[in-house]
Amino acid sequence: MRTARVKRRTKETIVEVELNLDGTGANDIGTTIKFFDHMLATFARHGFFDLVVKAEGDLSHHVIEDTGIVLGEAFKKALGKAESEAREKTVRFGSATIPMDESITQCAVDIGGIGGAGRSYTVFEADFATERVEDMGTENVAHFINSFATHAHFTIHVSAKGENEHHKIETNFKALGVALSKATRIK
Ligand SMILES: [Mn+2]
Repeated sequence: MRTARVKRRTKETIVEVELNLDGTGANDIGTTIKFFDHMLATFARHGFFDLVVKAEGDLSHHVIEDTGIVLGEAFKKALGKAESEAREKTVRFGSATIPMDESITQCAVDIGGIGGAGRSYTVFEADFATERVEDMGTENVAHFINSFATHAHFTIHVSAKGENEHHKIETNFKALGVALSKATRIK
């Protein structure tokens, strides 16, 4: 079973993640930030990952950043060690282009192959016209993806355009989920 449970507690946040890479998209998300919950749920649903995320903390910036860290650690743990047989059998690369009305995101990922795990890199190209969408700061989208990529040891490229910031961010998370779903599949 490619599953992981990771809990992290600091002076700023408490984050707990349960992940099953071979799931159906079932999710139970509670981060105290409603828009972020919506994004993580859509990430899980379209990536077919079973995902439980429970997070709370002092500031929304810290909760989002630390959720990225713990989710990244959970992916790394669930995928197994770089030398493992399970890791060797993963597809490794994945990409997705996801539209939502006028918005569109292109996402490409490299989750690392056997002996090659450990490369962390993020390229995020999207401009946001507003500082916030609902209860989430738009600057935290790139911050989340970078924290996630760094701790999962993934390379992630995201490029998005659109007019509606809610749609644009939603395509970011859907495209990341779909690209990772492909990359984490067993050959
Ligand atoms: Mn929505």
